Amino acid sequence: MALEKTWRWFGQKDSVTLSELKQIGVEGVVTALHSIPAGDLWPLEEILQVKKEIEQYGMRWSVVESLPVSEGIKSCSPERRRLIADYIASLRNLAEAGIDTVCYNFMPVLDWARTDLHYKNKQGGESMLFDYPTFAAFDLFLLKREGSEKDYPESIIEKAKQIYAAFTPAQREELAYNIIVVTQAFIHGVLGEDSHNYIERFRAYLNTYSVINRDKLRENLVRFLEDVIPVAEDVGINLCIHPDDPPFPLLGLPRIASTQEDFRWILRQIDSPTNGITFCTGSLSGGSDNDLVAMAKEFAPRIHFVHLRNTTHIENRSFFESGHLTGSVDMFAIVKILLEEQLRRKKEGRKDWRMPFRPDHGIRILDDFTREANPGYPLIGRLKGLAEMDGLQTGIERMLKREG
Ligand code: DNO
Repeated sequence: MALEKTWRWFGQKDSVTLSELKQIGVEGVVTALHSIPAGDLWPLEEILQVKKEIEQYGMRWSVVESLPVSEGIKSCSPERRRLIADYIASLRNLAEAGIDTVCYNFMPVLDWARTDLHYKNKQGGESMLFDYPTFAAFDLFLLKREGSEKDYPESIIEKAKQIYAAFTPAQREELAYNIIVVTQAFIHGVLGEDSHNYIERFRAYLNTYSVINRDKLRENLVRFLEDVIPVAEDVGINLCIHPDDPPFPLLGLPRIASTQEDFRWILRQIDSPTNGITFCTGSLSGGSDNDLVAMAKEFAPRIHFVHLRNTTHIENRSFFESGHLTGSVDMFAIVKILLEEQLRRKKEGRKDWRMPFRPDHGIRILDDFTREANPGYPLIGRLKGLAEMDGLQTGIERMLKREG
């Protein structure tokens, strides 16, 4: 049986084509209407068009990643009412097109953060690094965020000073540009592809949250869930929140989807199977205190979508993205829990037994150096991850069968 093999595809702009995905054995595609700005309605015709393209190759549109929750909903701005109405209308359109799983996140301003997009590993491949002191240098000396010095211990500030001093002006610019624009633009980042005056505009977004603490953000998430979950239930869509990446506070922004306790809290607020989780082993493992095996066990029935990848911790909250099977994640234990959950769903007759997974961020290797890709999304590196996760599942399934 195995978890449904899916792949993140960025639409016609993607350098990997749907026919190539078919060749590598992908069963389902994970995509979004990337040309529509966050917050705008997704028209049924455009959804149907993408769906048709995918189905022409004998695959299905397994998951929407993401139907973006715009800043106006996260911060509860005066525009919220319209934004929620559009979100609901988009959900209804997706359901009408037969799509059953929608991923979203509730991270303010920044969707994910890395400090080096070309981190060389010992074998000559390239992955991504989150270096905490370098991130602090960005916050303290490039953004010059008010009060930022209170957020870091003295030892990190000292390191940040040294890093910043050693950077050339071009390196400083690249750091800010990578964090604010490059890693965000292709996934509906707040500034979109418009990089004009980006530091100033980014600061303005951060400012919105000066009056929103963790409790307030939680309250805004609950309001969102109260509005959308009943609709999703009604139309048969499972919603799944993506964890914070990395799963600890950044830039003074509140974080509410980082730990086991956070997810327990979120699932409890609306105790419906529709209110679920995207289990992203890469994001969650960025927090060295997170026990991913315990989380997979506890949340299994509410996991609607799985991102499999790995991280290796350095120190001080720093980590790099390592191969899918190498790193801090006990991939065997987690995949086993997920496969057992799948068997249970089958037995119970649940219609969401497919449990789509995708190999998340891959390491750039071989021909990846000659093919355009968004940061984290090289073809060969992810294909290697897909093959590894496939092999692991074959082994575990054989083992489970033998155990009866
Ligand atoms: C980065 C991705 C995230 C993720 C969103 C989901 O590579 O994992 O951008 O898609 O946070 O809403």
